[in-house]
Amino acid sequence: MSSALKNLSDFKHTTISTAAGIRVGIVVAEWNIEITGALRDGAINTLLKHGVIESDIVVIYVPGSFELTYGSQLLCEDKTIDTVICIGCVIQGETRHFDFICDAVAQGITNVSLKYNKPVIFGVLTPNTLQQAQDRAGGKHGNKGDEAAVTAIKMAQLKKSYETRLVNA
Ligand code: DLZ
Repeated sequence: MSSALKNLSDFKHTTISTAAGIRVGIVVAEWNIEITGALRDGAINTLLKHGVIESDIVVIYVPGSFELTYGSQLLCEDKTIDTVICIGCVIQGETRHFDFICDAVAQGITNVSLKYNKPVIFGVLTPNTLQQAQDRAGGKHGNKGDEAAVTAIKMAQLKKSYETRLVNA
């Protein structure tokens, strides 16, 4: 497998300017909380490392990944929040709901993002096994939460810079 030896959360190839002033919402699914909690912690640590102020991080919880869409909508309705990270883990072997949940969340948060014109980030693991989830939640393949946090910062900055350019045009 192409990811066999890779830390998938290695962001050395990208540059990020300080994220101070960006306000981030995080919605965390409680299903598979040992995984989603580790992803949440990875995301928060990465946000702080890049200059986001602790009081500018708002975390809410929903029962399962299916509810991430609604949770992200609640956070997007808060005008002070610049970007939202959705964190979940749907393990294929455990559920016949797998395809329904994954498709619904991917489509749902895309719709929310476009409706509110805010970056909503897909920090949802969709592994075949619990081991694969652990490998990506602080294990040998890094932490997908870090990756989601970097993506959120970059997208919030892109939006801000574009809006500034429009104001000055
Ligand atoms: C029901 C269910 C199942 C079987 N598996 C998962 C899972 O692996 N990961 C996850 O985040 N949520 C799961 N859920 C719960 C659904 O996301 C949702 O919370 C319920 O269907 C209620 O709407």
